[in-house]
Amino acid sequence: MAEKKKDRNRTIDPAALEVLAKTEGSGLESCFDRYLNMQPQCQYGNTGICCTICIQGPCRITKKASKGICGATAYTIVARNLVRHVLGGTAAHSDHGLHTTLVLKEIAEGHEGDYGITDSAKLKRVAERMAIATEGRSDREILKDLVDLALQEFGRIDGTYSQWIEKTVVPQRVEKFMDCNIMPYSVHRTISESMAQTHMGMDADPVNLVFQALKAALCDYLGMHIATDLSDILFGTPTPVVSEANMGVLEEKMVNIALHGHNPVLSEMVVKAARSMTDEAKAAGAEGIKCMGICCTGNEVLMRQGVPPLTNFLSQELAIMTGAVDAMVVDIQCIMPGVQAVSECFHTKIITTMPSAKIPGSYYVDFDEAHAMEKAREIVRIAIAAYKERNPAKVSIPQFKNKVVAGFSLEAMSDLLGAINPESPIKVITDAVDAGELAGVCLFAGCNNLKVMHDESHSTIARELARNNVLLVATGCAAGTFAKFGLLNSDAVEQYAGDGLKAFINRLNEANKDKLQEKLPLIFHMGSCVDNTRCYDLVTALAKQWNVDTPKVPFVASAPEAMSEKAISIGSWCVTLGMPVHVGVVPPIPGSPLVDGIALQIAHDVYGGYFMWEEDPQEAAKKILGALEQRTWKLRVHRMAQQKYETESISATW
Ligand code: BF8
Ligand code: SF4
Repeated sequence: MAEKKKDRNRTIDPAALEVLAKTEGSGLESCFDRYLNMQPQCQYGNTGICCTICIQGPCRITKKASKGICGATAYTIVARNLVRHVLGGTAAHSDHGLHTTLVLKEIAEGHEGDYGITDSAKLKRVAERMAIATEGRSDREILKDLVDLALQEFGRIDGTYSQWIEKTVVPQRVEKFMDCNIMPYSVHRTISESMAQTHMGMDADPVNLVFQALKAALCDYLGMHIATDLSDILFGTPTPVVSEANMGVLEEKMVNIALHGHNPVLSEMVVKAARSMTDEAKAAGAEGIKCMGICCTGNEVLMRQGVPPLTNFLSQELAIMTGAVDAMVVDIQCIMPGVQAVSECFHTKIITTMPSAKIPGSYYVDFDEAHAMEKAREIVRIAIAAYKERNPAKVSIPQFKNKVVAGFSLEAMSDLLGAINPESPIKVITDAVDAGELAGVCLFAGCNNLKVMHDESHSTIARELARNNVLLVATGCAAGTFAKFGLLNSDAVEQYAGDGLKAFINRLNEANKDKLQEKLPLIFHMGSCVDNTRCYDLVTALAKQWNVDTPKVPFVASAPEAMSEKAISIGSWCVTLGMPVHVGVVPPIPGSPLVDGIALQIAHDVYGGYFMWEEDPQEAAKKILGALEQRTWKLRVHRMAQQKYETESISATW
């Protein structure tokens, strides 16, 4: 491991490796260089035992100093830091959800501007789920009630509980959250009470703090569920699309616009503007305009518009080093400030667009929804002007790309499964698991992190699980890896799927052959990170079909290259909602064996979900398979007992 950390080539992506090789010694700097400069990293911070919560600190727990200046022990410091990490993620996802809600609020109030309701059927489905009347009412009336409810989910302080959580999980989970006192009222209330609870001289009890972290994580789930539901209403619920991915999607003779960040409110409009401005690009000497995606904005526009993913998180700066990106349009989250310095060595313009995410030196276009199309056109014009400054001598596009089939919202999955069993689409999966054809389901979520080789863990674990007949779904930068590596197409089914998984996917292909443009992929791309709730809705549907609480469902989440606070929040709600969660980069927790024990074991006893820390991809695959096997076995025993005693009742233990 020590040796590996001296190597700048910490990626297995062939396009990224090509750029790294070409820029070696050139003075062009990326996170791959800065990571090496950062070694060795501080082990106090790394294990969570550095406290900076008050300015008497930093206090570090050492052999000499077993407590902070105020007397806080390692378990308090680690647990308090954990709460604040989760809050960072919760705030980020929820702010995204709130932004989407506010755009829909304008529509509900009659100020449509350039936006509108694209998916009226989804509006009605979400409204009905949230107990809002739809019969005989106009879309706008329904939307107004839905937006009002969503706003309460962010802001209510009156002692009534979150509706979005209550109405999207199985009832046994709600009971559990009530019993453990972690059912939130609302996002903002929880963020403020958690910040207060972790102030200097407040809560020192690690169990109480960890439970608060789980409550905050439930607000992350809530905020992102709203983001997904409302984005589908606004821009449409994804259906299968065909595209391609990796840096080979850059075009030498076109204006290349990279859309980076997370928010489809901006990127949808830029894609639309770009499609209508080909003439302007031609007048500038280009053959046209090509949009492409990075990170979760990329996932959003891939899912709905088929826009090709350019790359994922870790290689964002390397994309600029190809010399072929004319503009990188960024909105919120996961945008390395380093992109600006790289862009200054090329003709590339970095265009920041959100008041909460500015970068010194970048172009700032104040994207305001009331003038969305006008602003989007302004952005595309900057890209066209930049194209004219492009220096062909500096252009070097790595010729790597792979075909991608994406767009698998839960509705799209349901539609495919419904071709086999129209009465109960989800039963197609539960039957396949019951019959032993599938070994369970695994969700790949999360980021890239230089602490592990870029893209390696994702692709290694996925291939191993596919070989063992695990049905695979993916979101975020994990899906980005799979897109780049050709795992989101049907060739990968032939190459990597075990017999059971192959038979399952082929059955779906056969049943849907009249409506599918392309055969189904090995891994089903369900969207951006906020769309992890689509995957949890799948868990809920499976639990309802099996008539069990979610900790009994053979469904595991894996974040092999987790990086951000958002990943910590997602992992925490997955645990709270009953999933085993593999994480390939250990978060700053082991500094307190007590808190580590809560994450690994106590969480399981209380919630049925638990974390598994494992950096080695082969070992991780074994652990994931083990967790699935244990659940499928228990499920079988449970069902046999149900049949023997002719009972419908669900055991509360796992
Ligand atoms: O929200 S997976 S690096 S881009 S945080 Fe960021 Fe992580 Fe990528 Fe999407 Ni999610
Ligand atoms: Fe140190 Fe306590 Fe202040 Fe933390 S809160 S920095 S442990 S004195």
